[in-house]
Amino acid sequence: MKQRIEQILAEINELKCKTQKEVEEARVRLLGKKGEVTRLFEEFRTMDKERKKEFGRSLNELKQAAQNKIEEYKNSIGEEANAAGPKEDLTMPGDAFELGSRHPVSIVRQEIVDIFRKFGYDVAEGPEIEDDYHVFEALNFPPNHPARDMQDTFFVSAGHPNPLLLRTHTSSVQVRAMENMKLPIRVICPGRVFRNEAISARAHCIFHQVEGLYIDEDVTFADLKQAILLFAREMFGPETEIRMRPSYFPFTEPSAEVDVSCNICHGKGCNICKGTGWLEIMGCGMVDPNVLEASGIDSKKYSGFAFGMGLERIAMLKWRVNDLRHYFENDMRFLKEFNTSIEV
Ligand code: 2U9
Repeated sequence: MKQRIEQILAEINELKCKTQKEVEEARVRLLGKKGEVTRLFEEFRTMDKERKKEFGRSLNELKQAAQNKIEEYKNSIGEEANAAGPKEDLTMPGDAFELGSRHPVSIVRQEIVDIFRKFGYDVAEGPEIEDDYHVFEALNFPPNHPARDMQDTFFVSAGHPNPLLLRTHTSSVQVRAMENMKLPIRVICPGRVFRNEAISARAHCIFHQVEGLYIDEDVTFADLKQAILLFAREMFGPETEIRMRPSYFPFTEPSAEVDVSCNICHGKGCNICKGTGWLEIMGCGMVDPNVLEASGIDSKKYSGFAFGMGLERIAMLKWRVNDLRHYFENDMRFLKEFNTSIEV
């Protein structure tokens, strides 16, 4: 036994390993289930007390020496590999990653807001969950108006004298502006609105608007016409013409729908303007005196105009998108069409 212990000890002292594979082989050879050291321990178990006393200590030292050597090689071979540097070539260019791009509705909103900012309008925002007063009552909607119906409006809390609901237009933001801002008021209100509509190529239950309001002394319909014409020329090009058709809204009197000349066929008629030469882009009108008075503005001294447009519709005209649902599905193939950012 003594001789074999010395032999194995010598073997351990001379052990040389270059790879982790060699270290593992040495571990199995010495300390594995059928390894040389393990076998000596099995023999040790069958010895009488006297012999156990004689070899116990040197056997334990042998096992410790084998374990230390193996451990030493395991660690040092790893260190050498690390010292030689990582296998990857760090001078290679990294994987390109795509930057996100702006959504077409955001692009159009920014363009519109920038134009009105240049005209001196402030931007105002307000809550998407509103109360009946700011969405309907203060805007001269009669109590039984169909927009107040569950079929048209999403109610958050019904059965209350002033129920909470998802705003159906951003006009509520202008009502709050009239309540809180000093006159004269010139605001532009971009925002998301909600209507209880079946989703189709031409309608969605969520969409975006930009509305505007100007209140001062002596504001006339001529001012409204000029503001809309200047906006249309900034937005659609300097050759653009506008026309107004009489309309009706509870909050404006008189009211009008605004068309711009079709900048695709230049008035000749094409399938975008359906042969008419005109494209409808917004509604507008002079603020009804009842609306001014509801917010505490003297309608004898002050007058104003307001307008509103749907952003998805403007974006559809600008990029000739024929289905509104594209704007809400976040299909990357669609969104990438508007990618103006630079790929790194
Ligand atoms: C106040 C007073 C008046 C806002 C206006 C329109 C006309 C209009 C539609 C365009 C397409 C809504 O998105 S759409 O469906 N809007 O035609 N909006 S005047 O009038 C106001 C707003 C606030 C205090």
